[in-house]
Amino acid sequence: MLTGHRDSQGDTMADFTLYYWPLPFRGQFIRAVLAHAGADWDEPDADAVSDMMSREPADQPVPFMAPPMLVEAGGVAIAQMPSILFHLGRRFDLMPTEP
Ligand SMILES: N[C@@H](CCC(=O)N[C@@H](CS)C(=O)NCC(=O)O)C(=O)O
Repeated sequence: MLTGHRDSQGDTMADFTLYYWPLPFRGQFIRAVLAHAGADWDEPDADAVSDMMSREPADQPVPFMAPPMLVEAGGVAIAQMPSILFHLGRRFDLMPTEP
């Protein structure tokens, strides 16, 4: 489990922020892995997801993003559901050691 990230105000932050619609589908696989790993995460509401998508690409954490997008506190921002799952698999040592 990860804990203890703080924002610039000194407030505790979740380990991850998941930008996805309040629906299952692609984001649900990511929620399942985060829950399995015992991570804590925030999910901004649909308006925040829309606002993020309507930013200029250069102002998005991942330019031309489409949900899901995962932002790790103090770390990387990743879009594309398979890439997010590979990242979490390595991050939480969930990947098989042999093919
Ligand atoms: N290839 C992307 C597809 C992302 C995608 O199509 N996201 C849908 C929701 S499941 C969406 O809301 N797209 C909004 C858009 O493309 O404007 C992935 O695997 O993450």
